[in-house]
Amino acid sequence: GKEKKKNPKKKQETQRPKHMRGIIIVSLLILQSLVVSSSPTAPDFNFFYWVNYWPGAICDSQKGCCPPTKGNTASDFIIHGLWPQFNNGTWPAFCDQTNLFDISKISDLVCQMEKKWTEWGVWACPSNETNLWEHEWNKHGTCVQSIFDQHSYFLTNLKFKYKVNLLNILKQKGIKPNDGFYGLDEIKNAIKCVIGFAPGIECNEDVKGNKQLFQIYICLDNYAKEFVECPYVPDKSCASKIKFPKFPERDSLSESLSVMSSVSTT
Ligand code: U2P
Repeated sequence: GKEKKKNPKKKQETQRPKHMRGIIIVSLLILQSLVVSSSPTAPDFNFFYWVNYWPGAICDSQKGCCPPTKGNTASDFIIHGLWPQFNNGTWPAFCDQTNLFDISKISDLVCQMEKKWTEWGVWACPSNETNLWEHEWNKHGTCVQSIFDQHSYFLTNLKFKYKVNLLNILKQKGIKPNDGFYGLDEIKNAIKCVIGFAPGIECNEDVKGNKQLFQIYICLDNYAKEFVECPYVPDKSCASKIKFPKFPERDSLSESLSVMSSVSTT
């Protein structure tokens, strides 16, 4: 049979001494880590929804509510979350099982979050802020790790909360939480007037079946830095005039509490 002749010269060229190969590999690894750290990967989603909800719309719904166990109950919109979105109307979720919520990473923010990101028994009863934060990071935050770690994800939500006072924006246009009915466009325009772009509005129904203001979706660019025009908004749930329910009074909530007995997660 034919025996392939070895080419001693070529062998010499390809087989470098072991220590040289080690040095080359280590140098390549250092180079790679420098490239990675100096140019973070671009977001692989198109924009964000920053979503706030109105507790009044939970408490006067069929579902009922239970008030937050911690923090104050300022009559205000409450943060729901910051959700990465694709332009085609879908969104990524639960992207990474290896970096799940760890409250120790945000211990310096908890005090502010207990005020601005409370849970009115919307997703679980009794209400549990920590579960909501955990859910939001695990579902949405793990999909935005190209730009955020746990701390910066939660901090970004808080920063927008301090920047945009939705209730004041509406009140200044005479739109008040008084169980009155307001034009959907009137509500959107009031917000557009201040941030430059119309938000999406999600409605639910009170016990009588009236459509009411439940959640406000503000669109941000894919680095969560600027407001942007929403590529699409979840508007179908509203009517042209919608109710702006009163903020729930803790004292009147005992009935609602008994309505909602099961624990639900979305
Ligand atoms: O609609 C149910 C839940 O799915 C998530 N959602 C919905 C619409 C959308 O455009 N983007 C998005 O992320 C929300 O997830 P949650 O954090 O509440 O589980 C929404 O409530």
